[in-house]
Amino acid sequence: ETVMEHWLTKRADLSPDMIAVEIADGQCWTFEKLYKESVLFAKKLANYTHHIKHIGILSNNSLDMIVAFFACTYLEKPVVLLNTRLTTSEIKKQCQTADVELILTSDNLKEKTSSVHLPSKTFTEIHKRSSSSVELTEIINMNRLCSMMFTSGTTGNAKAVMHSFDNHWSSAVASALNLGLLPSDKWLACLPLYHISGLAIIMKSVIYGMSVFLLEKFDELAVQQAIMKNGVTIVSVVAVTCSRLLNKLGEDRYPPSFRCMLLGGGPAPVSLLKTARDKGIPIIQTYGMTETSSQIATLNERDALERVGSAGKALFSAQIEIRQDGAELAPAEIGEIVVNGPMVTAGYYNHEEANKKAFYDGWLYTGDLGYKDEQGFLYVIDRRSDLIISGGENIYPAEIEDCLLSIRGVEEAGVAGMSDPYWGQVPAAFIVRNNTELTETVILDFCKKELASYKIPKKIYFVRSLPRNATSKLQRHKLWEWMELINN
Ligand code: S0N
Ligand code: AMP
Ligand code: MG
Ligand code: MG
Ligand code: MG
Repeated sequence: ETVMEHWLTKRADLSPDMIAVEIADGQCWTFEKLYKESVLFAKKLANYTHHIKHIGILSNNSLDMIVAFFACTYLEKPVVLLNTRLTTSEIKKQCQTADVELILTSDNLKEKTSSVHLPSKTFTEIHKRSSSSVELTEIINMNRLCSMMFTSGTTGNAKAVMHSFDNHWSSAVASALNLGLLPSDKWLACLPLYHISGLAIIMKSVIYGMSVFLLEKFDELAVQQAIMKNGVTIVSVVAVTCSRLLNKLGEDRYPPSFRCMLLGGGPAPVSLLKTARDKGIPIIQTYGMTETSSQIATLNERDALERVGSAGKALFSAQIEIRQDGAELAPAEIGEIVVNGPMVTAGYYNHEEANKKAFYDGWLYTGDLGYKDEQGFLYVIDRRSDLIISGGENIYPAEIEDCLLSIRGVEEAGVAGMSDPYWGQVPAAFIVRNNTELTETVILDFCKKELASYKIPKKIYFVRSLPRNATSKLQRHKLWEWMELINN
């Protein structure tokens, strides 16, 4: 097994005075500072982590969150990154699934965290402790589990994607071999670190020796200022945040030092790509997912203009094939996108059934549909079965249906994605009720308690029955047809 000196230790040794992280209030931390803070935090945290299996982190982007993350790596404790938009009951379920036995959180999320009823500590509480005499690891075993993040399953049960150190390393290296790396590079992180779109930037920072500009959350004004005044050269965006940035920019232009927006996480509307082109903003389209530790295909800048809408080619060290019934298809034929490479997860934590379905012969069957053109450029045409992507957040219909079905008076429920000019897609629900007193308000109030607000159906249709096939399986495509009829 490959072993390396711990990345942050190594980086602090190689580039001690270089800025690792800069935040909006002007604070700048060097790699030496980040290393020292992480090691100190690890020694304090060790007072609580004896016999603890996995550590959850529930936080919006912050220096504390990055320190806590690296502290866990020094204690060789895998970190489970939790989405702050989730409700307490959703977080509780994820913690059970991923064997989280301690949650670290920010002060402002203390209340939410404590209702999960697991041992928890705020970053501040840890800072106040004295150091224990624990020995921190000096190395990284590349096959070791580093982190986990959730992605929903088609059955409605969330699955934890495992990221080894090797996955993170391979992803960072493959990305640099595609985008190149300039000494002046400063990557802006405004997507959440609890998604791989955000965390991957922190990994790159330490592995490359590259500065990160960190925002607590997305804010178009703050991003624009960071690009205009703070020398940001790259920013990762999803379609909604990209379009908000272009609106904000108006007739202004970014400085020439700005290199590109890396756009991923869902389909990219061609109109958006064209608007960006008109404003002289290079958009690098990428295809990737939590399971591939971020980018796995990316469109080179030089190919971008001729291939609007393509997600490019598989990165160096990765492979992408279009298959149907196990066989590779010819160019232009549409089939399932299957991927392979050292950045691809070894699987879902403790989920044999899902792993059997998704992995075969070392390849991950993504469930996404697409094709390659004659030159091998990938076009993604449809997302994995039933998945709704709203503003870069994934929603699985089954999870919403489970929630709706638990409401008294709901006989049947079917959920499908409805296109939305702002979010891309939002969930809509079709409900068969056996009690006409069951109103939309009652249903929505119930959902608010159980579901993160981006998952709450934006439209509810009461119907007499749901479209089902002979084996009584819900025919979701019929729901889409119904919506078209209703909305036109
Ligand atoms: C779009 C974002 C920024 C919106 O958040 P914002 O504006 O801060 O909203 P809030 O003020 O928090 O809330 C206001 C109301 O809006 C609701 N809401 C918030 N988000 C959504 C949403 N997504 N859909 C629907 N509603 C939403 C709130 O609930 C609130 O409503 P009320 O008032 O009713 O409570 C934010 O959603 C965001 O950051 N989205 C992006 C998340 C993300 O990073 N997704 C990518 C996940 N995928 C991956 O990581 C794999 C791909 C990948 O790695 C990648 C992706 C992109 C770029 C690069 C890469 C790469 O490969 O490196
Ligand atoms: P996540 O599970 O949050 O990592 O989301 C990954 C999913 O987003 C993929 O499986 C695709 O369905 C979708 N996706 C990512 N990149 C693209 C792209 N360039 N075009 C279309 N869909 C994409
Ligand atoms: Mg906001
Ligand atoms: Mg692998
Ligand atoms: Mg997601």
